[in-house]
Parts: sequence; structure tokens; C-alpha cells
Amino acid sequence: MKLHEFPRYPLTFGPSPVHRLSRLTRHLGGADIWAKREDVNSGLAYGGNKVRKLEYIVPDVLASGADTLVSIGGVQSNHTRQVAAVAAHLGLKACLVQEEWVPWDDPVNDKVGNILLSRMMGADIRLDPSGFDIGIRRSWEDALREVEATGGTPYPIPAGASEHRLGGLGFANWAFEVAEQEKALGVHFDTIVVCTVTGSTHAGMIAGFAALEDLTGVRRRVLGIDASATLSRTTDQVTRIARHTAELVELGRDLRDDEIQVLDGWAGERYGIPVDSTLEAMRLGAELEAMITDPVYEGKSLAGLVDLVRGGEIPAGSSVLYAHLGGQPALNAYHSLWS
Ligand code: 5PA
Repeated sequence: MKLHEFPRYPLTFGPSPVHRLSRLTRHLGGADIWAKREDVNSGLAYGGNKVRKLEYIVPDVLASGADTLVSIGGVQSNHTRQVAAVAAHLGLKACLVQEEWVPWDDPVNDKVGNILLSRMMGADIRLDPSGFDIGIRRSWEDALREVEATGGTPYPIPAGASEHRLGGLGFANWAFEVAEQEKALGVHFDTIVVCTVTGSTHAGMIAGFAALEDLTGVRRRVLGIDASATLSRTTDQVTRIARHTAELVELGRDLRDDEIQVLDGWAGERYGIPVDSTLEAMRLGAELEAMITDPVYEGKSLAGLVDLVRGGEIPAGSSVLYAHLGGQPALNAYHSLWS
């Protein structure tokens, strides 16, 4: 099936906004910097990148007859909050396993931000002491079995909706959305910068931009900035999902190695823990553009963009598009960074 033939259940406002970051561009004095804003893509509990992925998964949920979405993430997972939002919107239940992915011992960590919103939306939340791992987890499989044992019909959504057959489609389509917006704005983005952890956002973009390249002959770089701090696992997962998604949309060729680039250098030592470059990027985004980023994901990918523009790896003369994937609710648990 071609990408446009896959059913898509609307959960977003439509194409997410694209705008120029002129003060950040001037401050760094190199490439022209723009942002595409998944953080304001939907009215469902602040939206974010998972809402866009879920647009391609919901038709399968509805066809399955399930009554409970079962998913997993860290205590401050944005993904599980978006699953809770989509469940509420559809009149389904959400069962969320929330593990201790981040050793962040702020006393409000499991009370504010994403987890608060998920509770408000009626999700059944199971806190679990296991640590960070982007793979398939026993706690999640247990939750699936429990929902079944209590008479429910579960629908499994893995971490970040990434290891789902359809998980890459949302961001494959994002590439085509960008191409339309470029025409309207009279700009061409030769480089895309995106945060990557469980992989299907970046992987979907890779498949989508590959299909676009085959139509237009125009090559661009899609640079994933690792925020997992488990680089090889994330790179493997991005590669696997990109290849799978390319096959699903009948790309008709193998992806080249240069199409799959996960960059190291901004994740710090641990997933979820900001480092100096994260805090500097968060500050620049906020002070120069009022563009708010979080310390787990977007602060790290913005730090990558800042360094790549500063160092000229993204040269002056380039136009770079920063994919803002959301994530701000977690900031509440990180109030101590600014107080
Ligand atoms: C997340 C993911 P991928 O997981 O698709 O690589 O996306 C990375 C990413 N930015 C980037 C934000 C704001 C994100 O929330 N979040 C996860 C979560 O549980 O919230 C899946 C890890």
C-alpha cells in the first residue's frame, strides 16, 4: 500500500505550524533556523509526536474491538499521556505502566506534569520500579494479561508506539506535509533535526523523506539526535523501523546508510538527566524565541542543533528545520533547574 492509502483517524488540528526562529538564527549567526511544532499539533491534552503516530494506529484499534489501550513509559512519559488523551477522546480506557526510567528524585515527580494529566483523564496507572529500557517489557505484558483476566479487551501500544507495525507512518507522512509547507512558504529545508529515543519518529521521517526524494530527486539530511544515552539500541531500533516502514509504504529500494544518521553527543550520561548543553539550549529557546523545551528530549535535540549550526556542520546558507516534538508538561517535575 502507498502511504496515502493507509487509513488515518484525525486527532490533530491539521498540518502542524512551521515558522522561522529569527532571533535564534541571528544569535548563532549561521544557517537559517525554522521549527515545525508538534507541541501544538492537537487539542488533545497538549498534543505531541505520539498523537500524530496514533492517527495511523487508531483505525486498527477500532477495527480490533478493543476497549482498553495498554501502554508503557517512564513516570513522566509524554507518550502515555497522549495514549490516555486519545483513549479519553475515543471513549476507551487506558491502562498505563509507568516505570522509573529516570533517577530524578524530586518529590513531585510522580505527581505533576504528564502523570497528573493522565490521572485527570481517567487512566489506570501502574507505577513500576523498573529502570530505563526501550525494548518490550514484562511489566507491559503483565498489564496486557491483567486487562484480559478482568474481562477487558486490551490493545497493545509499545513504548513510544514505536515497535508497532504502523508506528512509523505518522512521521513518514510528516515529510510530505513539510514538502507542501515548503511550497507555500517558498523555502527549502536541506536539513531536518529531530530528537530520537524509541525511534519511530525519526524512522518514519527517514522513510517519508526517502519516498519524497525518489519523487523529486532532492536529497536532504534527516539528523536524529540521540536522547536515550543508549545509542546503539536506539540506532538499531531506528534502522529497523525505518526499513520496515519503507517496505510498508512500498519504497521499492533499500535505504542507504547515509539516510540513517543517529548522532551522539547531547544525551549526556543518562536518559532524562539534562547536562550543560541541554540547559543552555533550553535557555536559548526560551529567552530568544519563547520556544519552551524540556530537559529529557527537546532540550537535548535543540542542543544538537545549536552546536551543529555553531560549528558549521549545518553550514551558513542551509535552511534547517527543527522538529519540536512536544514534551513540555514534564517541566513541572524539573522546576528545580530554574529555582
Ligand atoms: C519523545 C518520546 P521517539 O520515541 O519516537 O524516538 O521520540 C522521541 C521523543 N520528544 C522526542 C518527545 C517530547 C518525546 O516525548 N517519548 C517517549 C515517552 O514515553 O514519552 C517514548 C519515549
